[in-house]
Amino acid sequence: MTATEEGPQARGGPPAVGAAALPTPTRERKRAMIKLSSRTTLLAAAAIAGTVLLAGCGDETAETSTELAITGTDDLTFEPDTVAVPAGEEVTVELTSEPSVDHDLVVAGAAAHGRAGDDGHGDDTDEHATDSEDLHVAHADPGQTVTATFSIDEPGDYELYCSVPGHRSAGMTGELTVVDAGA
Ligand SMILES: [Cu+2]
Repeated sequence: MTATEEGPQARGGPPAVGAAALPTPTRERKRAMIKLSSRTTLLAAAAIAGTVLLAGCGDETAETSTELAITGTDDLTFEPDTVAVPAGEEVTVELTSEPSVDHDLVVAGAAAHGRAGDDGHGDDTDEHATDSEDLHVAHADPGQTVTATFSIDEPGDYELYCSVPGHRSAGMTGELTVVDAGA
């Protein structure tokens, strides 16, 4: 019975160390690697989802800037139609009208909260009647690009619109977010 006794000792003894101690860490490492890689995959997926979400949000929340370039299109839209500026800072806006129609840029309800410089139009007469509560910023003839300035002190969301007759009702509006610089 030495064989049977030696057997387990010779085979079971040392191999037991090898079989129990070696494969187990390897298996665990493998499992850990699988866990890690699946976590990496999850993270990658989350990152992609985040990018997609951010990209999706990008259309709605504009980056704050003191330099805006807005085009009034022949289709009676603003491009971009969503912009953001810091509160209380002078903003320079380049307004371009596409070749067929003239456009202007008015910030609804902002007259009491801000001021606008020359509208860039050359002659200083506002051609289109705007509500006195609204801030007339810029006016560009067809095919013209004008540079104007304005600033708004009160943070909030303001509606942009074009006051050329018929344009606002045709949907020529946008959104201006005035962001508290301290926030
Ligand atoms: Cu217009």
